[in-house]
Amino acid sequence: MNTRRQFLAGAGLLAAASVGKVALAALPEPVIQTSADTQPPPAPSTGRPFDPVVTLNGWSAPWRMKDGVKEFHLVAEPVERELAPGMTARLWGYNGQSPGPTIEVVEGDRVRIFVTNRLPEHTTIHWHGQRLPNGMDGVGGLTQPHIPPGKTFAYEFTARRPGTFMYHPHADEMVQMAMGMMGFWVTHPRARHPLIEPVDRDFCFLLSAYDIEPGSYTPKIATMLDFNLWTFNSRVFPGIDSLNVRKGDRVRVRIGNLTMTNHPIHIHGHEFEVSGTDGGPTPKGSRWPEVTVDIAVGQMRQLEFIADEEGDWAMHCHKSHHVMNAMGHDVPTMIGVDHRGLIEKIQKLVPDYMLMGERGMADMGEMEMPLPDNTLPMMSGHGPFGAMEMGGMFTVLKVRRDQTRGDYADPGWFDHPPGTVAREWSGELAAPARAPRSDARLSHSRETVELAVRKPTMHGH
Ligand SMILES: [Cu+2]
Repeated sequence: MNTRRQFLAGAGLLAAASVGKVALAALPEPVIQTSADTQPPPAPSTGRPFDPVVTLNGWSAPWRMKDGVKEFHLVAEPVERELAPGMTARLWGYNGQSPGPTIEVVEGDRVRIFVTNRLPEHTTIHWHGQRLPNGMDGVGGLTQPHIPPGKTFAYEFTARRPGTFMYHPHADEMVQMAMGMMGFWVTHPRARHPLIEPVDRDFCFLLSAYDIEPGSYTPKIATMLDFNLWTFNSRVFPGIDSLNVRKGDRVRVRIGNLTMTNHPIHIHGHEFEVSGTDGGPTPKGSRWPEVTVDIAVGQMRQLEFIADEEGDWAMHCHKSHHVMNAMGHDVPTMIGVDHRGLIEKIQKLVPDYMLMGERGMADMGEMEMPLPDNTLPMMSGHGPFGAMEMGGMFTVLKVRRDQTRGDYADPGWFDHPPGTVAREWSGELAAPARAPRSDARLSHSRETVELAVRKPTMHGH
């Protein structure tokens, strides 16, 4: 739901605006987003027409036309972002959410973006991948003075080439990006472009990561690698909306990576091509079929495919630690360890000791473990067949024959045709063939083995 909040400023703010050349009759009213749900794509009401994108668990910024210039207003501010039902993070973002709204313009548009700083420290915005005058590039100290708290700056340039871009601060970056300051920018082609196909569904989202201790709300900003919340657009599974499409749709998914590590994004059931990068549309001769694409830090990859297989297809980062929420990877490996008698002994020393992982970790997906407030289970989500044992960067591509054109609503779980679901075998079963075992591999000595047991801690990730 969009709520228009009158921006408290008026004359004082205008006087503080720092780019004198810009016509500052009045600032466009910033639109503040209060919901983390995917907003249906807005039809452009003014300016050149385009086919809008759908920002997963996000929205697109409204604009106004002023003397032929498309004007946007971004407000950098502290926000509360629901990462999934049950957990809210105190982040920094734009216009009420992290990430900020997607900015959509058309190739050749003259664009003016007002940026108001409501953070406790200075900021800037860098327009990643854009061709623009050097002084509009947003690198604090290098190409412009920083935007002090309480001030509004204006950026103005012509969107020269069509493509998919990102925006983020280039000021105290470690803190401001760890806190969630980022957004998407799409420049649509002005006319039919030889390398940009019209598509039926056009999704976009950013990859971001946070380190939030179980029970707390604010990311630890000094973390470099050991994040515990891996997100699509600052949401984790099961809080990430599904990508709902009609069977036969040509689907485009634009994914930008603003985390500190690479993410191999994998789509089940279909092959896609990389039709563009943040450098622009890729030449046709450079496209080949893939089912996983690695998206490096600071890269955007644009995937395209025909959704011609009905079903609920997983779409996720292929790093298994990135499809878990907090607590996933400081747990000791206990698989195959015989704990009989041990638990009672440990519990004499550590009364609340709990055994985890003797048979693997799947039990964690079913168990309702006591969790600190504002903390998500490590593995969660329930599907039509039980616990999904996922978290983090995981969602579902839902392909349906009867999804109407332009309808982005969740159609529910797939109704599998009879006889097409893997099931328990009840017929004859031949003994499985096994490779012959060599004696050498069996000759382990049977010496005493020392076993160190550690109480799993809530403070790990
Ligand atoms: Cu990943």
